[in-house]
Amino acid sequence: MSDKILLNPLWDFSFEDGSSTKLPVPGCFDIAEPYRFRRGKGSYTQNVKCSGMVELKCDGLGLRAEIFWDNKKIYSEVSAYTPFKICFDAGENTEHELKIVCDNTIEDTPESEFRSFYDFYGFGGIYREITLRQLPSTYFDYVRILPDADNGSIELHVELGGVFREINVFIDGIHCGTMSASEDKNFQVPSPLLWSPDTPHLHNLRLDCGTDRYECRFGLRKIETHNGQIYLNGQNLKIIGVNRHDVFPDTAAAVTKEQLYADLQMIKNAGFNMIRGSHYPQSQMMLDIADELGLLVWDEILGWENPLDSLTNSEFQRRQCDGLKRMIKSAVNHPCIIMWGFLNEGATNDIAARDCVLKLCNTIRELDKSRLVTFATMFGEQDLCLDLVDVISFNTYPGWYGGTHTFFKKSIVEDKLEELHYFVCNNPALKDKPVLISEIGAASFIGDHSKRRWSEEYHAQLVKCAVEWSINSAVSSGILLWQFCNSPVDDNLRIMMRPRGYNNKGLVDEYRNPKQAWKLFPDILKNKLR
Ligand code: ADA
Repeated sequence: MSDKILLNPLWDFSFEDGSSTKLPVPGCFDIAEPYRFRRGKGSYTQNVKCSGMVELKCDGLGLRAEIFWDNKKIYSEVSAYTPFKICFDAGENTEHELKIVCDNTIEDTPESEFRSFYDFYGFGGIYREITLRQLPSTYFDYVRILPDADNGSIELHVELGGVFREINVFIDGIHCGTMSASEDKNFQVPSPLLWSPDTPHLHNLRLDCGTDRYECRFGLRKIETHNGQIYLNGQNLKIIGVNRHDVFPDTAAAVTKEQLYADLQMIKNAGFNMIRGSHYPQSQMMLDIADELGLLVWDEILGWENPLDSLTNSEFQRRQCDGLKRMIKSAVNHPCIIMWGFLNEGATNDIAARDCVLKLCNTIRELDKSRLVTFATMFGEQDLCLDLVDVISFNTYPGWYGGTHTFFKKSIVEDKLEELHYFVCNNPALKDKPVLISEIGAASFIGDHSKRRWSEEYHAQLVKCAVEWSINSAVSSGILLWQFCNSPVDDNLRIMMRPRGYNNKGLVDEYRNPKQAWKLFPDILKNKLR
């Protein structure tokens, strides 16, 4: 088995103003004084002991980074929150310096994937798990497990690095045969059990090759669409879920296992069956917990209202395709993920966006044909790319944005939802695709009981109306509420609509204190989901 090289969790940190300190990793340098809300370059350094071929793996950092090994640049990362892996020769000496320079300044160029107008705060630092391991002469580079839930089997695809050798396959501890890296091979699961939100059964895969070992959990489940509906393991699925930003007031984007587990338990216990990981790839920790709890996940790459000059920019397209590949390759074996997404509210109302959307769809389908492809649009009937994806997802804010009403009006929400679904059902090119409401919501403050906009009552009425509409509609595949918790935003043009520097549409506030809208659950869902 290959050796993990010990990384000290406390790194030497220096900022571009010349100051220095020690900071923990995972962590965000711009969450605590003296660097709170500062933007610039922060260098994380430590000495490590190793030699020969090594693999450096990181699950996400921000907003961009350059990695140096003994003062030589070995890698540049431009996509925040996106996992990456690099294999390199550490050299013959046994003492080395690893330096990671994280830059949280915002690059406002068309090719940039984190822009100043985004409706969420872009934190800096190494905020997800980072590991370094010594590579043996043969090592596992990529393993994809495609489940066949009908037959209780899996198709294995393995890519090796170094010298090729025979691979021994074990499922749930039982030796099931051998394979080589050049073939995709099917293996029967000895005692197959289905994975579903009600019964999230996980099997174990172990691969041995030379001295390297790969271990992973997987689930047997099938996701597909027919006649405008989504089916999970052959059963009609109605999605009732939440969008969630991976952020806490005290740790920012460096979310701990305890925090994640508490959030996902809350969401599961409230009766929701899905989380949209808005608007960036989810951490392996989050996906592990969702696998265990039986929560479905929509995993998407970083993006937010990217304009046409980005969508038609070849470097932006390359970054997005690369981000998709890295997200999919690192998360492909998680049964919780049923949908891959991209371009949240991008300029898909322009015909010129089709090329970018098509490239992204193709990138996904080349790597993984077993899941659904979608993007969340804010353009409703005016979107010109809806025919390219498997599931049509509308972000819509009836009763919140626009209008001059003070008190909640059911018809505003219901009419909009009817209109969007009617449009798809009556469009020959789209009518066989399921329709999801991927965002809907209102903002509120705990303690405002004025019943007006921004009050807990208004928020709860809107959520109740939208969820009940979806539950009762035969043409709705479901609804994902915006959003689970309040999320911090940067100072930008939107700040006048973001009191306290927060997007306040959380069903719970940033500390997870429940608002009235949260307290509707799980009762509102009881016996109503098909
Ligand atoms: C959009 C966007 C979200 C959030 C939301 C809002 O739909 O996708 O990230 O910004 O609007 O609160 O206005």
